[in-house]
Amino acid sequence: MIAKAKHLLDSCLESGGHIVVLTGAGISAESGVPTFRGEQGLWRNYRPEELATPQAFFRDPKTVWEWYNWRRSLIAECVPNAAHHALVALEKRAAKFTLLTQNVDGLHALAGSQNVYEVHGSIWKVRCTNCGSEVVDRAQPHSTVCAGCGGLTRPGVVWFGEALDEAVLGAAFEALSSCDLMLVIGTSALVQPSASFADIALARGASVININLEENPLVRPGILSLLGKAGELLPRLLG
Ligand code: BJW
Repeated sequence: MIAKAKHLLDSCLESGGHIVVLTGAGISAESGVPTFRGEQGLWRNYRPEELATPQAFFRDPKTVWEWYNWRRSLIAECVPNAAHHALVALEKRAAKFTLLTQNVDGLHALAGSQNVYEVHGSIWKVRCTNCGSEVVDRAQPHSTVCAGCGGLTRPGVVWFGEALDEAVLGAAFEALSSCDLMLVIGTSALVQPSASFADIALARGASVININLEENPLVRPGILSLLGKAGELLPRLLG
């Protein structure tokens, strides 16, 4: 399987094709960032609707901020792993490369990836719910008061029921519409709209390689799935 995936990747690199990568929490797991679902996932201890919805936030901003401050302090200690670094190397070799990440941890940029779109925002961004101003602010624990207008601040992430940033989603669809090879790495492929990105790439005629520790909904005919750790498989794939 890995030989076939390697052949697809090498052919795309040689022909100057557009490589689009979608990553999820699994790519940062080997850096020590908890995933959402599964045995060690965050949702085993916290109910998503109590923490990752706008309703939950406005009902109890203190508890939601405490959860985000805890995650911010944890992620601040994490560094990119071999999988993040392999994608930096791939971007350098590819004629055209777009990285779409559902992750809010900022580890792709920290590793050196350039053309990255954070479709679920960033845990390091803070947005005022009153004046709408958004800043990158790594202060810890973070204040819930906007420095500009005194309004309530919130994490700059996308919660359930919220629309993704229009420009970011537009860039994602544009990349997928010209994609020749797509790598989907470390996502349970359950959360929309990202869960449908592979189908968009397939519909346009691209090849799709799915890399995951476990089976996910993308393990199906027409998609080449490699089961294993991203930090081991990606460096092997890139030779
Ligand atoms: C490894 C590994 C290793 C582990 N190596 N692999 C259509 C149908 C049904 C529902 C919907 C729909 N459209 C919208 C919805 C609703 C909803 C949704 O999708 N719900 C589903 C759960 C059913 N979607 C939304 O609400 C989205 N908004 C939207 O579509 O808006 C439309 C709209 C338009 C106009 C107006 C208003 C609305 C927004 C979704 C936002 C998701 N937000 C979160 C939280 C972000 C903030 C934060 O971090 O706190 O994003 S939820 C959470 O899930 C987070 C993640 O980015 C996202 C995806 O999770 P991911 O990355 O896949 O992680 P896991 O943990 O699930 O999986 C990890 C995987 O890694 C596993 O498979 C492991 O096996 C693997 N793995 N170690 C390789 N070493």
